[in-house]
Order: sequence, then C-alpha cells, then structure tokens
Amino acid sequence: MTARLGTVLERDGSVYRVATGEGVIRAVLTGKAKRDTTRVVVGDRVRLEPDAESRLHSIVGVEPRTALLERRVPEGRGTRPVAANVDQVFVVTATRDPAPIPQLIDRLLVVAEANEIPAAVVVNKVDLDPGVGLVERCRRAGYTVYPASIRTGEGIEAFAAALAGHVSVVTGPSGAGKSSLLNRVQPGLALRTGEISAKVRRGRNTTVSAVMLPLDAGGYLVDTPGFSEVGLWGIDPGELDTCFPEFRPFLNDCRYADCRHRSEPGCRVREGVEGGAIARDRWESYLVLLAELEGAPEEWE
Ligand SMILES: Nc1nc2c(ncn2[C@@H]2O[C@H](COP(=O)(O)OP(=O)(O)OP(=O)(O)O)[C@@H](O)[C@H]2O)c(=O)[nH]1
Ligand SMILES: [Mg+2]
Ligand SMILES: [Zn+2]
Repeated sequence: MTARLGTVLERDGSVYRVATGEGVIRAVLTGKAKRDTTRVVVGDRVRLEPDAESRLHSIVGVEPRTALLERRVPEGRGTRPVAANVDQVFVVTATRDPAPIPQLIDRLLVVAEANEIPAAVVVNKVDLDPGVGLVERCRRAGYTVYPASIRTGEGIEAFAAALAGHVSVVTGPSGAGKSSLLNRVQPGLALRTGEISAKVRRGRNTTVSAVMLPLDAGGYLVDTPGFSEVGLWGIDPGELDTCFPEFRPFLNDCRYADCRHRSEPGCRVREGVEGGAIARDRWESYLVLLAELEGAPEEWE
C-alpha cells in the first residue's frame, strides 16, 4: 500500500486535521510514528494510510522538516514546538490596547532568528495611535514593518501580499489583533476574536491552539495564541548577538573574539550604541536575554 502525503492543519486532542490532495481528512498517530515522533505539529508533512477499521486515517510517518518554530513556556518544562515548515514569522504588536512591550517583541524576533526563519513586524491598531516610535525602532533594527489597522484598512493589502504564496506564522501578545488581521486578509476565515477586557477578566486567550489555514492567494498561515511571556532556550549565549540583525556588521571587529558586548574594552557593538548606530533599548534587550541565557541551566531541572 502506498502512503499518501498531507499537511497537518490542526490538532484536536489526539486527532489531526490533515489537508491532502483529496480534501481534508482526520487522522491519528499510530504504530511506529507514535513511538518515533516526539510530536506532530501544525505544518508537518505526514504520510497517511487508510485504516480499515475506523473512519480515521493513520499517520505512519513524518517527513523531514525544513524549519521548526518552537518556544519554551517559562513555567513549563522543555520546549513546545509551534509549527513546522514555516518560511516566515510575523510578530504582531498593537500600538495601544494592549500597550506594546518592546522587550517582548525583541524576544519573539530572537526566537525567529534563532530558528533561522525570516521575521517581519506588524504594528497594528494604528487607528488608535500611529506608533511612529515603535515602527521606527523595528525598521532601524533591520525589519520590514507593516503599520496596519483593521478599522481603517491601512496596511492590509501590503500584509496580504507578503503572506501570499508563503507559509507564515503570526505570533505576538494576546489582544494584539492577530486573528482580526487574518480575518481581514481573508474574510472567509472567521477566526474567533475577542475583546481585550473580556480576555483580562478570563485570563485566557481567544485563540487557544495553533491552526494552519490555507490562503486563497496561495500558501498557508498559522494563527497562534498570544502569550505574555516567552522563554528562550537552547541558544548559545555566545551566539545571541547574531540574532540582532543590526549588531551583525559590528560583530567581527570587537577586540575579543568572544566579546559579549557588555563592557569589554574595544567592543564595537557598545561603540555602535554610543554612536547611535544601534538603538540603546535594543542593546538593553540583548543584555537581558543574555543574562537569562547565561543563567539558564544546561538541562531543564
Ligand atoms: N481599534 C482597533 N482594534 C483592533 C484592531 N485589530 C484588532 N482589534 C481589536 O482587538 C481585539 C483583540 O483582537 P484579536 O484579533 O482577538 O487578538 P489576538 O491577537 O488574536 O488575541 P489572542 O487570540 O488572544 O492571542 C478585538 O476586540 C479586535 O476587534 C485594530 O486595527 N484597531
Ligand atoms: Mg487570536
Ligand atoms: Zn563586543
């Protein structure tokens, strides 16, 4: 029997929704795949076989991944894979409601960089506040920024064009407007969105798990639940500097090859900060993340 291939769109308990050439089917992990695979995630390309006894297909194998976006929940143990085979990440932040947290944006950008997935930033809710400083900050760091508003429609076309033909993930704090933006890009999606006040009261997200959605314009996008904290893991502290694109031109010229760009003599990054080529608060984000990585135990607990 020849297994056919599909792309995992969503997981509901132990059942996966998988897109195949003949439509969307439901499948479960069985046998060898269950033993060998730590986790099947949204975006995974899986091999499927029909199961004679049940209406569900069996996932009998997972194709090698080209990329895996994962993150660590600080209170949790180990890492949580979010999506496989994505080729770009959009960090979505609001200009207001909720107030943007530049440090959190930097963390999410570092997660993308460390996973070697190109990242861009969507600065949403520009109808509430133009967020000029925020837009500038991200552009100066070297990122493409899409100022956007689902109320005025600003930036939606440019964002939609950037999604077309790609497999993209949107990530960012709860309430930033990720699901709202995706609904606006493709109105038929009808993703659930929520009022901020209701979220705060309930203390939970409107979007509860990652889901991959086919786009009419070609490609897929993955909506993820927002979160307030993201832990870093598995990044060599000595390589964190390369996760800040605007640091890269300076990295080879520090006096010490293993410079951590704190207060070492002859540090070009530090000079870049003093001279204004690197934004000070980006460097400060770097220092916070560096300390976190240096303090992190090699293995979890
Ligand atoms: N004024 C304004 N409100 C917006 C905009 N985009 C989204 N909102 C509102 O912000 C609230 C949160 O939007 P969601 O799309 O649910 O946010 P989310 O990022 O998907 O949140 P989680 O699923 O919890 O992670 C909703 O009430 C939206 O109507 C915008 O551009 N301008
Ligand atoms: Mg959402
Ligand atoms: Zn240095």
